[in-house]
Amino acid sequence: MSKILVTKPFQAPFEEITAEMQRAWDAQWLTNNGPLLKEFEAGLNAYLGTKDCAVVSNGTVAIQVALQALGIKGEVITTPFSYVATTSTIVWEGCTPVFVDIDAKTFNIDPVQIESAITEKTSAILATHVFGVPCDVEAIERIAKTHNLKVIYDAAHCFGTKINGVSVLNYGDLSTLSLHATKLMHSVEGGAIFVNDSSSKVEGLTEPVSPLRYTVNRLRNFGHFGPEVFDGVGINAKNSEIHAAIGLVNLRYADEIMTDRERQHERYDQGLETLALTKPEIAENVDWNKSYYPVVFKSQEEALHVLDGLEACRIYARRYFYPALNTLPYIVRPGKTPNAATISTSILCLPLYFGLEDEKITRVIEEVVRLCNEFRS
Ligand code: T4K
Repeated sequence: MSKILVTKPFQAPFEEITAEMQRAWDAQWLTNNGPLLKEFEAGLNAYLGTKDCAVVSNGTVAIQVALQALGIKGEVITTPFSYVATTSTIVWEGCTPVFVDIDAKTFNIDPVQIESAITEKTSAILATHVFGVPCDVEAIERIAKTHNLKVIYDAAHCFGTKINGVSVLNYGDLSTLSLHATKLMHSVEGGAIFVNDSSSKVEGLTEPVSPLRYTVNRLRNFGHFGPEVFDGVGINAKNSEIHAAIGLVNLRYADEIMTDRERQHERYDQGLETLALTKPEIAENVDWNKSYYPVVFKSQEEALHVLDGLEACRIYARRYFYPALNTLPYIVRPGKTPNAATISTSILCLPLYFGLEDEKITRVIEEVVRLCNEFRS
């Protein structure tokens, strides 16, 4: 019986990849904000309907640069239900994560709980649109305005998700995307920072950029302002022309990748209906990219029974996202987050990736149904 992994990277035809890489080779320009990277940024903006995207080396460093660019210090209100990078970046930047619970319907940070966690030390909200399902962005914006807080969205999973027809990446002061190989859209390793700064352009620069984009550019390139001048501390968060070449080719397949997710979700939805598992609720005004297939079981025991049983059949679901981030060993202020505790312990993401065959999805469905019924009987 063949293995079914939770995910596999999308692979465009190799000749297309090499043809695009050839351009970088011929130009002998391999990294440092080269022409392919700029094309990739423009391509992302054009496809997503975003204004200003800065490509960086991965989705983790994208959050770090975002925190630095907005001068975030002190306490950052955040979600306990996300990938570890959402929390580790806050700690890495010397800030304190303050966890508030998630909404049991969307699995995203509950805005009602944000307000009561604000103190005089709070400087930002860092929320994840988990599995590409948008947070309550309007409520979060209202709270941020009232309390003068910055908003960063960890939008790692959000390529293609829209609210009222507009990319979710257009929300927050900054939104960050992951372009890691296992993401719906990728450049092998990579990330992007979407800058939502409509203030006037910085004077004296060759390229017209907003003040916030200027800061992001400077931070991702060691703080360089020209070859000999350094405007503050920076880091190397650049991405290469080789990664950009792969990203550019993958972008050509974006529609196909998104449509294929529809097929797979439909099949899972139909096949698993009788089990009445909990799935994230999608608001009517949202076009969800369906980047994952998360299902919450009735209990942790049921989820683990299914996980182990699937593994015995060479089907590898994953506990995305377990453990809840406020239970990480380095967290000093875990707070109380009962919804996150329940969901993180009883959730599984089922296999989902471009080209996953119908027969394999049927095999996963049959095993999940069998194992669940076995556990419940
Ligand atoms: N914020 C959020 C909310 C995130 O989810 C992430 C990353 C980030 C921030 C940070 O973004 P990056 O810095 O990564 O750009 C993976 C990914 O490494 C990580 O990118 C991702 N989220 C996270 C949810 O998942 P693992 O440890 O689960 O992946 P791994 O390597 O075990 O692979 C999963 C499956 O895919 C395996 O069955 C093997 C298969 N696979 C994987 C790779 C890399 C392949 O078949 N081929 C491959 O090349 O973390």
